[in-house]
Amino acid sequence: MKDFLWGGASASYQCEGAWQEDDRVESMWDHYLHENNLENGDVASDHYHRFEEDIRMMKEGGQNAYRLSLAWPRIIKNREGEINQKGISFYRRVFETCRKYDIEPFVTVYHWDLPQYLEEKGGWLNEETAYAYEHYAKVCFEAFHDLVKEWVTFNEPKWFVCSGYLIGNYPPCHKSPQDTITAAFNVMYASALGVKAFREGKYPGKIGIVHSFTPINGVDGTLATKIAMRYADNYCNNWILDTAAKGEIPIDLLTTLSKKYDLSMITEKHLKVIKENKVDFLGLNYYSRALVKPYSSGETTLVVNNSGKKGKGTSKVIIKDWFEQVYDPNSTYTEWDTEIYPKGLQEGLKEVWEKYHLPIYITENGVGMYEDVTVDQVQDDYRIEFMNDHINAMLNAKDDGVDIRGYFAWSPFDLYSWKNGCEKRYGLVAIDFDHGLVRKPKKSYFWYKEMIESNAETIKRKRL
Ligand code: BGP
Repeated sequence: MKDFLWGGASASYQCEGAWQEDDRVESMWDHYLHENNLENGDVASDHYHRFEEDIRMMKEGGQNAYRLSLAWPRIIKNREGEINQKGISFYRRVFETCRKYDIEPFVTVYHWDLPQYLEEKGGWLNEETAYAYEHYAKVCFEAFHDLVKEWVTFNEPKWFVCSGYLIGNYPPCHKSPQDTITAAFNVMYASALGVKAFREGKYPGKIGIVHSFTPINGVDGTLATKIAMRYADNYCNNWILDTAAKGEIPIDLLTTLSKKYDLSMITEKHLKVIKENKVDFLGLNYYSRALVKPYSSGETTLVVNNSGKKGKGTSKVIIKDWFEQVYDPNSTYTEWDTEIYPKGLQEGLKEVWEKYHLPIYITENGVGMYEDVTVDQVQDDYRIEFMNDHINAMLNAKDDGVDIRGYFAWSPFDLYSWKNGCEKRYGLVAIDFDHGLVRKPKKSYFWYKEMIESNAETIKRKRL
């Protein structure tokens, strides 16, 4: 496991706080959460002021890498593209701290915090946002290339595009298949423009994309189920991975969509940029798989459980004429209806490797729980079991020849979990948001340290 990255992952909006400091402008998330009076990330983990402590704790916890994202609203002031030097110096201090502690920074350019000034001009529905992203990405490469070698264009296009434009539970809260297609295309085009800027600038290091990976299983082996699985795979995975890794949007997906929707924004010029600017590696965030059966009846239904109460906001996915997601009554689910299924990671990694033959990082993996953090130490044995079983799954895939280069726990410390607020906790370090944001390592923090220091020898291994 020489040179393997063992780290933790966070995102700017979810941990930094300091939302108005050093001339940071409003993001679409600030705007939406304030307007609707919802729990927000104004303070979050206050990482903006406490990053040194957080990075030091990662180092003391045996970790050698930190995946984090840059906040566009801290770096680019306005639609004219003016640079905020205070934002640049903040991130330079963060990366210098990483270097001081021998922590490899693994940097996501965009993790969902679009400046509100761009949202007001149509956000991801407007192709201009892709060019604004290209400018922003160039500014980042130029400003940080001496300190950062591992870059990611986007975090989870599937998740923020479908949540924002189809399901409607994330800003800008649209529920329109046409808008979803337009936004999805503009994001994948922007990602390719980011890769292009990186190559043209001849910056050192590598650039990839991070995907919310959902391996697909079918309920049986019939042809109808296999067709449903292909639809589900196109919806969940292929439009990101094929486009970023092969430079090709799946043709059967385009054919199906073209029968009902306007695809005229996809021109030869765009396809050329996508084809010529493929990524160097894939980052996979793994939380769960999808078990699917053929579509039977009913309208498209997409319900996400943001309630944290099993059976209340019970998740449901039906895409009319395509597929239906089903729940396995014998499996285990969290309070947010996420199935715990490590085998999906083992099998999924092999599939992705066979399809793309690119190096892979597990860029997020973790379990969200309610926890009492007023105790001296959170006894999160469930998280230890979860991480053990998923790292075991990853090692099995590695043994089978998959080129896996790193694993990042989501998250190194507690942070704000979007629509779920701060009480859905993922951290290895507890943060008491109500009492001075004090940091206290959980039991899992020490388990992770020992596991890394043993070179993963302490993982309880089994084939899945
Ligand atoms: C991923 C995102 C993260 C993070 C994580 C957990 O989709 O990249 O930003 O939040 O999932 O999800 P949630 O916070 O919704 O439970």
